[in-house]
Amino acid sequence: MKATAKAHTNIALIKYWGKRNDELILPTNNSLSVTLDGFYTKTTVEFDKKLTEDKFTLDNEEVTGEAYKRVTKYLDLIREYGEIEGLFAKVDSTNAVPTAAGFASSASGFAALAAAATKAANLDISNVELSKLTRQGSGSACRSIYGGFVEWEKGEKEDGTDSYAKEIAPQNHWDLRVAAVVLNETEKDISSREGMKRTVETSEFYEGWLTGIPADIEEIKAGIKARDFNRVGAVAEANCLKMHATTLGAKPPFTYWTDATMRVMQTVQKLRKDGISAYFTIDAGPNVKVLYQPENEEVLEKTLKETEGVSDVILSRVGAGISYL
Ligand code: 2P0
Repeated sequence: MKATAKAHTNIALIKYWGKRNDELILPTNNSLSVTLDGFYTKTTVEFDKKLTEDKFTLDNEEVTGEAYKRVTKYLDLIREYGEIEGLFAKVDSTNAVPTAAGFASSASGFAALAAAATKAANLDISNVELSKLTRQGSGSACRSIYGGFVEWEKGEKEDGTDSYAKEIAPQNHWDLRVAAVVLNETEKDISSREGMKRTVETSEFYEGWLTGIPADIEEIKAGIKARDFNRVGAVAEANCLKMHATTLGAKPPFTYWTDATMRVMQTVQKLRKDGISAYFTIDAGPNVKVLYQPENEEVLEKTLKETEGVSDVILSRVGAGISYL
């Protein structure tokens, strides 16, 4: 009862921002992401009758505290699903997601954990079922089951059975590139979980956020289908700005941006004025991701690296879905 899985992280072009059910992790809006190669988590799960409790190592270090509890709680869900209650597991993960790059390692982390744990439990399940199970570890992780371009359908049902991700275009559909811009100062004091909760409960702008989603989803899907870079970039950047606007309407208000975040945003907008097409997106932290086309890689990397407050730029291509090793 042992299996190893690898999952890549993903970046949302239309953001998941808000839950309608905290326990089942059901979102208030559809989201759409691109899976990235280069950033991944590899996890081995072994269920073992000899164990009296779960063990969890991350990059060869034993994990305790909240992170350990989150993993054992998630294993409980898999044990219940696979009817193997009372059987504990050894979980060993390695992360090739530089935390400084501001990628949620929870996306690749929970996708790899769900895939390895279900395989180790000998559960023969579809990717749809796997996506639903993964969602209950971390919302954005349900999109990392697939490669390429992925939509997470929020679903309507109370029990979450219709809330899962699906591939809308495969990895080889389009050579879109993403630059992760790492900033010198990356303090993050409000987690995405806490930030989205506060926004849903208190932001005057939250309703406006929800109103715009169906049109944004429709627009980006048409753009991806046509491989229309400007169309995709424009709606992704606008959607990111709307998500971040909701935090300013929360009580108390907050923002994930720093001065360096804004300088990178201005760099990207200046590049566009100079005829280099690129667009930014930002998650629940100060780091910026920049969408670009292969022919502009050199100038883009150079210009971003020269921006004050930027410590590194990591380039990525479209990545693959879950794999078993
Ligand atoms: C996203 N984010 O779509 C959005 C955009 C952050 C901003 O998904 O509570 O770690 O585990 O479901 O998935 C980050 O939140 O939150 C996230 P939980 P998650 O990528």
